[in-house]
Amino acid sequence: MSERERTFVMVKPDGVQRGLIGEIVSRFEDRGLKLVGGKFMRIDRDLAEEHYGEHADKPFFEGLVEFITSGPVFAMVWEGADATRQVRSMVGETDPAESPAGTIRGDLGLDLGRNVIHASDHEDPGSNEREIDLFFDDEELIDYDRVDEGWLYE
Ligand code: DGI
Repeated sequence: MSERERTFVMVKPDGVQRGLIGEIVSRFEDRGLKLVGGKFMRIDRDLAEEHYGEHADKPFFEGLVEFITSGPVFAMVWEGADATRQVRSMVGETDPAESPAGTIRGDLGLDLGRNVIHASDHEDPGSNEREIDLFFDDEELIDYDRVDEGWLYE
């Protein structure tokens, strides 16, 4: 069985404003992933620039920072087997227009610059832990067993 790990997910300002927090949380809960941290918060410019630092030289960077700081976000940490890869497969492609139906971006979005959700990149090893550390203190993450864990894993 794949190793259990934690991954970082965030409902972006468009998802919050469109009332999609519950829908998105439900998808991960239904899949069997375990919520171990959650924070409704506003991202300031410093945090936005650090979080999206890899895109600092891209033409869309300024718009991206303005968008992600424009309203509250819901930051989360989810835990489960191969969580980063599994969450990304549920999120879809970066561009909602290229995302298959059944994925979060494919079902809930239409535009690249308003793609509803962020999730750590499974192709960038360690990005999950870096992002969790950026948004959460250790004591904000809760260790517990879900009552259905014995039915989720062999
Ligand atoms: O990990 P992802 O969110 O799927 O994608 P990413 O890390 O490559 O890019 C971060 C965000 O930046 C992405 O969710 C939307 C935005 N973005 C990426 N490429 C473009 C873009 N925005 C615009 N306007 N144009 C782009 O080409």
